[in-house]
Amino acid sequence: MKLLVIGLGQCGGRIADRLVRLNKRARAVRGIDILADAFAVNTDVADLSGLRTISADYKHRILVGGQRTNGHGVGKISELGAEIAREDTDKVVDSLRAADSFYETDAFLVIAAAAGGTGSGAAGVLTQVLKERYVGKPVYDIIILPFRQEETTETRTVYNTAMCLKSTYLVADAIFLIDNQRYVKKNASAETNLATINARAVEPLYNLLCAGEETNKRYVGAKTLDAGDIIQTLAGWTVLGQGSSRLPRRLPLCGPKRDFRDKMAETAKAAHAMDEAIGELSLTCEPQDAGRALYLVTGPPKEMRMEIIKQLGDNLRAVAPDALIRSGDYPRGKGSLDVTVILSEIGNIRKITDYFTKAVDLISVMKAKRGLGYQSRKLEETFEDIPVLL
Ligand SMILES: Nc1nc2c(ncn2[C@@H]2O[C@H](COP(=O)(O)OP(=O)(O)OP(=O)(O)O)[C@@H](O)[C@H]2O)c(=O)[nH]1
Ligand SMILES: [Mg+2]
Repeated sequence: MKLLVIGLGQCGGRIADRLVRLNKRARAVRGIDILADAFAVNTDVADLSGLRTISADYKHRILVGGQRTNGHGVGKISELGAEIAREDTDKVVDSLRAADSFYETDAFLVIAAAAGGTGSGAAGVLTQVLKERYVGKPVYDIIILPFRQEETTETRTVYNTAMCLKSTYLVADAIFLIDNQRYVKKNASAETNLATINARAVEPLYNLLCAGEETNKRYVGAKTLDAGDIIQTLAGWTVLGQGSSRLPRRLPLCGPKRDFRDKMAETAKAAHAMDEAIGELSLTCEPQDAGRALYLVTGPPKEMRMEIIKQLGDNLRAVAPDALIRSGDYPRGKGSLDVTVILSEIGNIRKITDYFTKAVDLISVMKAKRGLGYQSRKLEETFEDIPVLL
């Protein structure tokens, strides 16, 4: 599957940058491309300059709202981020259209942090424009949720996050949620932390995107997971994760004479990798609330027995009983068995509901301050009160 990636704001730009590195790896190691192209859009010149891998020309690093912000960002005012995105849409879309492999794009991937200004405001606007102009082409968003300490120290954080989540949810085909707080490692410096989070956040996409792009018969699975399967799986709130099990260096031979204990150990290893993938999901959620799910097993061809894949299907079914499950195998690599899991169309995510509730409270307090009165109301009613950035 080939994605056309657009990173918005500092966080979005950096993650897009990471994806370009992932693409370089796919090209070097596997001889395939998983990106059609990648762009960074920002109101901040310094952030655009700080990127490492995205092409440095003005068509790939796109400065928007330059006159309004003098190239210094929107300072967390996501309404301004949205406004600038609306004004400069044509500039962005013109650059995307000029991409070399534009016609090969299977889907757009828009990336932004929910708590900032530029990315948070622009994500919904750009997603909506892409949906309108390229009917039939899916638009997925990756939305990064803030660290807990940002929520407690800056009120704008929760407010921006709620507006960004609501706006993108209304227009995107699916939203991958990545929770910064999930990846926090104590004692690591802030910068290494972010770099690690970005690397870990995009890693599960590697095998997933490569699997369907393989042309060498040796690496095509018995059950290939291609763009169609992924597109059919993705809808609404989505999380993803990856787990892996190391395999012993000298593998016992396959075949009828194989010891039953080896077979058991193999299945256990695959099950372990899947458990880890579910434990490492990009946001804490209840898998039983997922309406759709997908898993991909990547490992040495000899390890790819249908039994294992079936067993993993049963395991996933046990944790996500209501999900429509798709699966695939990808005979690639050696030394480990990796399992990638996507849970999608998740009906209820506590953390998201909390953002909406807190934002509604904030709005009520702001209204009360302006003398409009404070009333306690139900969530469905108050959801309506969250401003949309579209
Ligand atoms: N995972 C991750 N989170 C980041 C990164 N950079 C910033 N963030 C988070 O993103 C949020 C801030 O968003 P930014 O992307 O910096 O904001 P922006 O879109 O550039 O908007 P303005 O700077 O206000 O114009 C905070 O929650 C940060 O913790 C990054 O490289 N990786
Ligand atoms: Mg910024």
